[in-house]
Amino acid sequence: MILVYFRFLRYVVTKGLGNRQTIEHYKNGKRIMSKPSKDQMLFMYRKMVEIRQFEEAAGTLYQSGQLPGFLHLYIGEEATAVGVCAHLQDDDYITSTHRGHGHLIAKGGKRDRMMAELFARTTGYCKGKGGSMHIADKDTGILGANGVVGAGIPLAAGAGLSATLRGTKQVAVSFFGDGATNQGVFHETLNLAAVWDLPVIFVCENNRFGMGTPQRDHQRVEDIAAVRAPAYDMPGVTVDGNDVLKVYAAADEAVRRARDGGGPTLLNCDTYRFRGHHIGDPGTSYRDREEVQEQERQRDPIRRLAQVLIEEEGVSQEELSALEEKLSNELDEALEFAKNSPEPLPEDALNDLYAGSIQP
Ligand SMILES: Cc1ncc(C[n+]2csc(CCOP(=O)(O)OP(=O)(O)O)c2C)c(N)n1
Ligand SMILES: [Mg+2]
Repeated sequence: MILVYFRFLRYVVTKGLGNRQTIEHYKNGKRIMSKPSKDQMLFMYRKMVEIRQFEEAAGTLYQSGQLPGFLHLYIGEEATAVGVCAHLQDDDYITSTHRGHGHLIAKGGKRDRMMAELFARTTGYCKGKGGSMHIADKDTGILGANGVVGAGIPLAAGAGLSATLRGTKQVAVSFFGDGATNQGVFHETLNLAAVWDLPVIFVCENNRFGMGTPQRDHQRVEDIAAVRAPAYDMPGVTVDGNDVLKVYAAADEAVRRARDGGGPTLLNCDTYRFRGHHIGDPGTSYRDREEVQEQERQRDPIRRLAQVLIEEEGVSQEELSALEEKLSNELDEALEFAKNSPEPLPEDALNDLYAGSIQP
């Protein structure tokens, strides 16, 4: 009886909403969506600035030859990670991508330990053996950045299944790009997540390119949520991924639904990367320089939130500048911490490769 009731409730919660939701954010120029408090907005501002500063510093360090490995910058896409992770608790899970620094900072990753990981030092999250694309930290629910496109998607479903079986209220979020939605594993995972009503939010960061290939040349679909969510009978929402308040509102509904047993959502965030695909790519051979400049001028997520804070919340530019300076000083300390940390020893090379250490 209880099971029937539960299933009925779940049906009402999920189907009652319809497959595709549209969220009205403005009416007659006025904001009508669920709005975070001023403190929450300042928190999100802080997080986006933390990410931007980290990325700019990492880019400079890499280009001056101080960082080993590869680097994919998230500059321009900060609002997606921050708007979604603002709803997550410490024990919720995320899975990330090759472009993962923003997700990790938004979920609570510390910049000093991340920077140490980029410098390949023992104080890094993976003791210096992972680097940019493999940072993981189970204490903050970060199930890993990932160099394999789409590979984080099924991990999130696994985390969601685990939470369901353990009867917790945890949710799992998977971040991935538009290119990753062409992978078979994306479709398999969405199918199972829908069938099993898993507490997972699939967040597509549609930055309009997979490496140098524009979205229109790698898939026929334009609105990924509108087309692909109904295929798996789950709610799908597309938002301006460079407006953190819109991402916040859409993620609010999706996370609540997942936590309340209403199953998964596909959230498609329309965003844009301001830099090249990776640090060695100027990013202007497959798109016009003017297009990039226009995006930076019109859609910088940090500047857009600053405008709302100043115009609607009575925050002064001086307060925002003071916050940025404080965060910049913290980043300097993180850099010092990383540079002064020891490198891994050769005899530790085979430790920590598996869940338990192996000895040769
Ligand atoms: C399975 C797999 N195929 C190909 C690659 C090479 N690769 C790295 S990033 C990338 C593009 C991914 O595009 P998208 O998912 O849109 O993410 P974005 O880089 O735009 O954030 C590709 C093809 C890879 N790492 N893994
Ligand atoms: Mg992409």
